[in-house]
Amino acid sequence: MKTVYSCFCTDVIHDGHLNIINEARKYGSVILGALSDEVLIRYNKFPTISLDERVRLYEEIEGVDRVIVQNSMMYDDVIPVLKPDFVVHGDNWSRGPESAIRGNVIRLLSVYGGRLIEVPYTYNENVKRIDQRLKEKLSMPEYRRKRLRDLIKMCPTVKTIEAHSGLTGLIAEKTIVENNGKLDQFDAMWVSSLCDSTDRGKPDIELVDMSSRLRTINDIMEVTTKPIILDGDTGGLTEHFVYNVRTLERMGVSAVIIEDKTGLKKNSLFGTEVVQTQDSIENFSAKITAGKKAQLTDDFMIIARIESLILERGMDDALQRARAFVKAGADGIMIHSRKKDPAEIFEFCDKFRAEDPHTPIVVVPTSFNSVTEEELANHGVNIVIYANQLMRAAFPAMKQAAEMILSNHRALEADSMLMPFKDIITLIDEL
Ligand code: SPV
Ligand code: MG
Repeated sequence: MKTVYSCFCTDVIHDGHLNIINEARKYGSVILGALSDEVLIRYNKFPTISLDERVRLYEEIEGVDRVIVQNSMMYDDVIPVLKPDFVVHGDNWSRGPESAIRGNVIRLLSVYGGRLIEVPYTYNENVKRIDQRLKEKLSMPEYRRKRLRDLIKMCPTVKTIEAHSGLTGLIAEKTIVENNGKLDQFDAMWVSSLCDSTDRGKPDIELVDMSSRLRTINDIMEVTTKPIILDGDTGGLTEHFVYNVRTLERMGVSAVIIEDKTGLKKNSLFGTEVVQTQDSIENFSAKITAGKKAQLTDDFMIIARIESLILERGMDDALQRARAFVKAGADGIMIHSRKKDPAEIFEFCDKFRAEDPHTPIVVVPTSFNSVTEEELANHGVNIVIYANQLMRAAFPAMKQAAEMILSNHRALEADSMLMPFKDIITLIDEL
């Protein structure tokens, strides 16, 4: 009996999957792969049921003889071991980043003369409805909110990119690249106070009020499913913070990061060039504890951001604060730095990790941007936030287009640097 291998990355079986299995069984005994959770999230197919449940679901499909778990996106762990006579896959992977996986399968099969069978991809009303329903489920508050905690457990680093509008949210949601035979994408979104303010032409001094920030979050949530981390500035008055925790939690935000500053907040990247006052350990700890008491679910996270290195108060102060804030109930620590060299971030992380192996660490490598996610993970960092790069990419491009139109009294010269609108709107889902 010949063997046929196929691999699914789905929580729901639809006509398209049944069609693949029906084709596959014509060629021999069918072994079906279930992608592990860690691999699924790199596809933005965040699991809504467990791996065990997926295996059981696949085992129940008529025509499937055996189900195995595939632990990598490429088929290197499976094809050389199983040596199936055939691999069956939908034909929708020949373009875009997924074509790297196709190339990998073809190479592995060619080693021993296996064959790839491609089945026309089924996209009918039923499949569309199921896709839509899965997406809806992921965007609901109860799913979205807990996804950050799940990601921290599953990923070496939760890659987080700034979003300040529906459109930047869509970029965070949908950008996917193939790099060295691996697909990659962002895991979460950061709603930055700096970018949310700048997008409104306002300074980053807690001037944009919470109602406006909530509107930005809502715009992003309307069109995305990935978890959201809110830059909550200082958290404001404790008496207000507790209400905001409830609101954010109900909306499905996963975490708020509040910084240990008080009075008129200025952006950290100004450091000691402007007057900035750090809050006392007692006050800030009380704010964290009050926030934790106010929240209703176990999903939501309050992360304490420590400004001691920004304000040049020293490593010991930063570590003392980290200890106190964790004791006050913080679900994570964000340590910030303005230095180009990541040495002080590494030192903080190593010392904190030696005392506390589990509390998640968050960093924002804007100044120390030569550091890689892998290096940060090796020092115990769990969440890496690219806090302002999308806004900084858009601004010079918009300014240059405006200058070109003014200089030439027409738009023709600017056209070569502009994306056709029909390409931009491919990002936008139609119902
Ligand atoms: C933000 O993005 O608004 C931040 C990070 O708070 S930073 O600008 O580096 O202070
Ligand atoms: Mg900020």
